[in-house]
Amino acid sequence: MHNPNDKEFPMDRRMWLTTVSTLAMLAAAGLPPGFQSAARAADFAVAVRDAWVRAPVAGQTDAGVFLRIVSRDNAALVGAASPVAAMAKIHAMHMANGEMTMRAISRLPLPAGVEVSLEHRYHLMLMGLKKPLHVGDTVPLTLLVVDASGRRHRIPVAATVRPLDATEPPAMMTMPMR
Ligand SMILES: [Cu+2]
Repeated sequence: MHNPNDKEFPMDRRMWLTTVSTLAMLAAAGLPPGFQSAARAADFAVAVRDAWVRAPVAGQTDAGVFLRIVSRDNAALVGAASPVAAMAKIHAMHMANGEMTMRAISRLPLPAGVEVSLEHRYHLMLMGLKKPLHVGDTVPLTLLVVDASGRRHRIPVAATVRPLDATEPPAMMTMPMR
């Protein structure tokens, strides 16, 4: 995860404050504005926004998935799945011999109240796509989050396929799932 004070994400502090107030209202019916997906129970609340899939290079069977996620309480992202892919992995970028590479990790901590970016250093990777993905398609995903007491929660997310050269999440692209 990145530090909320990270200069790379100057908006984070404001978004974090917004997110905290949003999470405080999660008990209310419906989905808070700006959030695409949320899962909650009396003692569990996670919200996801700006989820999108980068359209793969023609002929490629892998595709990156990018999103932001916040948990009200300490938790961890431990997996993902999608019906359009044989498997989905949590990836982390790292430097090896002067080159940026990525590897699968089994657990990404979600510190309480901190919005964690899976848009650069961390991301999801769909592997073994079962069909071509086209720009504008909606890809269903399920995120697997484990809470501090070890219980697993499944969080449904709808990710929109964006062009291969897309690098930023679309402004205000939300897809309420009520
Ligand atoms: Cu990757």
